[in-house]
Amino acid sequence: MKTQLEAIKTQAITELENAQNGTEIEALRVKYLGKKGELTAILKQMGGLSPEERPIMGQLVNQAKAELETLIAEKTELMKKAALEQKLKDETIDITLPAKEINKGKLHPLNTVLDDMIDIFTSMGFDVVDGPEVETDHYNFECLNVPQDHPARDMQDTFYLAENLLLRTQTSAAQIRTMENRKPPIRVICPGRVFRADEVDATHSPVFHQIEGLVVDKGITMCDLKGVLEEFAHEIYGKDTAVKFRPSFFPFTEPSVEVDVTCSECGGKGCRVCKGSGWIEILGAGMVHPNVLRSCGIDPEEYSGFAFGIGLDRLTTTRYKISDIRLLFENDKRFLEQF
Ligand code: 2NM
Repeated sequence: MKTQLEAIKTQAITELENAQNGTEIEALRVKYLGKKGELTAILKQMGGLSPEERPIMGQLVNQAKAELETLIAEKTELMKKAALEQKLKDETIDITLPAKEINKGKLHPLNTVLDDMIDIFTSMGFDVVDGPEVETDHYNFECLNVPQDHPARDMQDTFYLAENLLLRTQTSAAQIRTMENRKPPIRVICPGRVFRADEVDATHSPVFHQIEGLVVDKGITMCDLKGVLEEFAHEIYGKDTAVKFRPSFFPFTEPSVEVDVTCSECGGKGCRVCKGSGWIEILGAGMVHPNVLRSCGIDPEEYSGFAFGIGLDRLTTTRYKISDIRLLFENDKRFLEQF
């Protein structure tokens, strides 16, 4: 029986040495140490031994079992280590390879132009403020000296949400709030979306973008208005661009002007873009009407101011020679990727 045990042990060790993987090792464990394994079988034969031999043989078998268990554990550990090393070797990353380019996305052309405008005005000392897109009749019209019967109040031009609630038709409401909340000197610009019930075509959209500006202080004159707006036009269109101030009318300013610049398409000779005039209109402006100042609690005898409104969409379409304003709102990636 002892020789039989030795033979099984030697056999087991040889087979273990030749085992190639975890599955083979497990098979060996079952073959020798399992319930129906060869070493277990020997233990079962011990009934035939004398009482003196039994404990000795039992001890030997148990020793052999323990030895084999240790060997199996060691071998298993070794194979795991080898497998890990192989895996690390196979998965080595070549960090010298050039990286795949990440698609970073781009600014919408409206945002690029807006950022430029914000830079220009903040460098002249303006703060940026904003306000809600849903406004009351009071802030959108009343405070701006737009009388009850003014055509701009017409349902055709304004999206009304309720009796006194509407989508703002200009960003001035934010400036009215600024005048209510701050003491002069005030220098703010207010960029944002505005809404008018316009028919959609290549140059009109019911949603568009404005930047309105406001300056209020003691002794502000038309000269300040001209200086700031000329500086703005030169920053946007270049120092060689001529700037022209034409008399106009807005209910919230008196006097009011519209500002034209040399047509950048033809240089002033006259073309399709400027309809032969050589000029492009870029903004409206004026000296803030005393009624507007008064409605915000500012004494027009003590303070004066100027305000202006610039359409961002047209500035963007002319800068990038975009033929149709609707392209700015469709979010077609093929269009947006070009900027
Ligand atoms: C324009 C033209 C002229 C304007 C007026 C005001 C306010 F709030 F001060 F009264 N904000 N913006 C204004 C003046 C806007 O847009 C073409």
